[in-house]
Amino acid sequence: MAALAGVVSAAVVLAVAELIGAFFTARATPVFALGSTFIDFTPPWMKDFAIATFGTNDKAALFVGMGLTIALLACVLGIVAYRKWALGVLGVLFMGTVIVACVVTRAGVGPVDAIPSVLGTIAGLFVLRRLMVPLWGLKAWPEAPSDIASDADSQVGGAGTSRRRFFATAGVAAVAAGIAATGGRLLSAARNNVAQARDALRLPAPVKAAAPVPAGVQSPVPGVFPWLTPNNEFYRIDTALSVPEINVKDWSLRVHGMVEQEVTLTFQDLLDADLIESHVTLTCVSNPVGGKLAGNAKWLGFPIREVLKRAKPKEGADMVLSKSIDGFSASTPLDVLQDDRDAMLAIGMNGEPLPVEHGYPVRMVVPGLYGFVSATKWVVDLEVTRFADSKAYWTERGWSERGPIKTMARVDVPKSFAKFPPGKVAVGGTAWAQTRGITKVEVQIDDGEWVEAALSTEASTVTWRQWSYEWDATPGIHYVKARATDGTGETQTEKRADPVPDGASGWPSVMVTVE
Ligand SMILES: Nc1nc2c(c(=O)[nH]1)N[C@H]1C(S)=C(S)[C@@H](COP(=O)(O)O)O[C@H]1N2
Ligand SMILES: [Mo]
Repeated sequence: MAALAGVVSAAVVLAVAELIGAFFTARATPVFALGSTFIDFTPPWMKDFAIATFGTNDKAALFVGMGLTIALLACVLGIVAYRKWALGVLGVLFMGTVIVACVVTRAGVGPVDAIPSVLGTIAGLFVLRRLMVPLWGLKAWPEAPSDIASDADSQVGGAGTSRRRFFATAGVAAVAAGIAATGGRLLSAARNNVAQARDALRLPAPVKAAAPVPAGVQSPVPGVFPWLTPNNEFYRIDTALSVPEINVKDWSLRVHGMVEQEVTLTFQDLLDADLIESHVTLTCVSNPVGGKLAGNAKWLGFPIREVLKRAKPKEGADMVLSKSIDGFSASTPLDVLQDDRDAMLAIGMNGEPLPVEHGYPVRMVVPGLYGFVSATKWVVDLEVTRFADSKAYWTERGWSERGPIKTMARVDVPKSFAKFPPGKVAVGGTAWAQTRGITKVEVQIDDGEWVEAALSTEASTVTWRQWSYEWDATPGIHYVKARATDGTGETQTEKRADPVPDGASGWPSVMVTVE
């Protein structure tokens, strides 16, 4: 029962903070601040494991893990408080301090944002005390402080009444916590009008439209993923537990550091600028061989080289550190942002304003580099600097400071562990080597010869290229492998590498049973 008291009190702490937090920075309630801090301290192997195991459900998994950990800690604290109230109080205050520390150290959060957590902790302590009194009444605990012991003594009734009183209080507190948490979520959703603002936003037409997509980019093999990835199917990877909600009126981008001229852009400046549109395939460095953390979209935006032309980088600068509103940062080589590839500050994705999870209102899109060193979502700051002077978010966590995309083929069809009868089997997939392009894809069955697959039409060197192959399958268990060759003539390496520190490598292999 003491453990239950602890869990109910912890729920009250979080729920009260969630409710009051609706009037403060959305990302600053204990649940999000604790989770975000946990993410920031996640070692690379664990991040890798989480993405490999849970994929884009990694955040749900984090919430479940956090819930279990908090519940366990709360059980312990409840028992401690029952045995030694003063120690329990100290424990709760310690946890409260940890929560406040996590909250106030988030990017874009001020000291006043500690208020919900402080009030939540006080409410939790209050409930814990109300639950302990009937518990102590059940069986006078020798170490209970004298004032509490007499509190307990003063209760008329005996064990039955104390037990009823305990469960009544616990029940009321739990229900109240549920209502407060739900109310808090609804309130903060109602207070933020970002979804409506996004729906109302009309994007201007580009001055330079995307090159028309040639016929035949899609592999004829059914089951190969669409060449153009719909927004709602586009993979999502970021450290944001709750998506930053930015009002376009408040958004601005500051370009500073080693520049002759500091530049500040407003969203209106972007709407008024000469925008371009371009198809670019984004790829995540955490993508395992054969993985799905890649997507292809039509992006609308303003070329970053034009912004840099206005800012005039100084001699010696070799990197741009882009920062998001929530503390993520990426290091992108300066020359990559100045050459003629379409690196842009994107505001549109497949003809719509950026979805909130994909960076609304403005993100970076840089062809040829993994997202962790280039594709900053919710971007608000570009600092022109040097690799020798500044480190980006993932570089500080053991990942590379640079991230050119490795040449990679993927087998989409057949799926791993598929079973089918012998005879003609359609094999197909995609391959990418952004900025170099794909010139060849080969397929190998078991240890047989490498055979060239048929390539679908190439739209550009910065988009993926699909392929297909007809296999005459014989009975047995088989491995279907693929490898791509890029525009420089280099074939993707067989050497297996983990995603850490600069991207996975190796040949994808799909096991199938023909019977
Ligand atoms: N603000 C912010 N931007 C970010 C990230 C992040 O964690 N925070 N992750 C990057 C990584 S690792 C990748 S792969 C891409 C993914 O973009 P997407 O979610 O739109 O697919 O966003 C990049 N931009
Ligand atoms: Mo990524």
